[in-house]
Amino acid sequence: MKTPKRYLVPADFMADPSVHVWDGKIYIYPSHDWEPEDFVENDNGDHFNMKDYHVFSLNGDDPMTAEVIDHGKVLDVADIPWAGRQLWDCEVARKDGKYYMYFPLKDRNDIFRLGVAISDKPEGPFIPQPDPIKGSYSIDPAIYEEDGKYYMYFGGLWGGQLQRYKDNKALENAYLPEGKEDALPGRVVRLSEDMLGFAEDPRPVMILDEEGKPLTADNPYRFFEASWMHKYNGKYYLSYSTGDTHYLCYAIGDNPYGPFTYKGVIMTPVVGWTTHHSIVEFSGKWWLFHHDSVPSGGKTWLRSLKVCELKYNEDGTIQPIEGLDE
Ligand code: FUB
Repeated sequence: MKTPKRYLVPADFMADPSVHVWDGKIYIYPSHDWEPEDFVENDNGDHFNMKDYHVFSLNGDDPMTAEVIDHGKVLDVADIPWAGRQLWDCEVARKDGKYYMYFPLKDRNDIFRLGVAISDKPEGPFIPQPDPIKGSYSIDPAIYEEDGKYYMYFGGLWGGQLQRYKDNKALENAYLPEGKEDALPGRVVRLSEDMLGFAEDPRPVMILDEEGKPLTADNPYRFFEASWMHKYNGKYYLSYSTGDTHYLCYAIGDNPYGPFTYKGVIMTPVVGWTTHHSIVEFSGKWWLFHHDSVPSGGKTWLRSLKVCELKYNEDGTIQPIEGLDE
């Protein structure tokens, strides 16, 4: 039987959901897809034309039926002092009653940096800092908090520009590993106490096979983008998108830095090129928030938010979900 799924915002195009439960309520922080002004579709992601963010919350105990509240526009690219173009996947973390939104945005040289914007409320609006985070690069920030420490996972290949960096330095020439070379890893970094910077140098997030060897570049289940971290039964679950092979996968580790051992597919490919998600526990169940491009007729730059239940097996592995509904 197919897993029942629900479209959450049928009247608009929202993608890349970062989801958190704060004070008993689900908050969703998605990308906001717009039709591009000058249409070009390429591996660089020039077909994406995101220029603002909305926040949504769910009013009810069951995400499959809860009322969806749109809190409106909470940050506009026009208000970010260093902005070039393209607000990709955002994330929000809470610390000491303040809410910090992290967002990837191309600067005026078309280089992705990660910015921060601050609010007193989970539903925003968010006020951007004047500059991007020092030393930041690439896309798709996701924050995991434990014992007052905040870890940011980030990075994405191709249009996400991760192949332009090695050891946190920009390369003269981008380098994408191929074949049996180790796959390019995502990154993890602990945030500074004030939440506005990195407390250390970003580290590679290693995903290993059952023999302890890094997944190779030609492995269809290797990391591409869309990191997410959650904890289940004392283990750390790193989940991510495989990009050009279109899966959501996961790997399990013993601490937030990894290494992580590859475990399997969470969701098979959806309609649309990208796949991106988050996983949260709410009302005694686990939920997978994600997107597909069914409502736009397959346009991968116009995606729609979805939710469905996620289930574990007794051994802690995740039961795979079919991305296609028919
Ligand atoms: O939404 C733009 C990009 O597409 C995201 O940053 C990636 O994760 C992919 O979903």
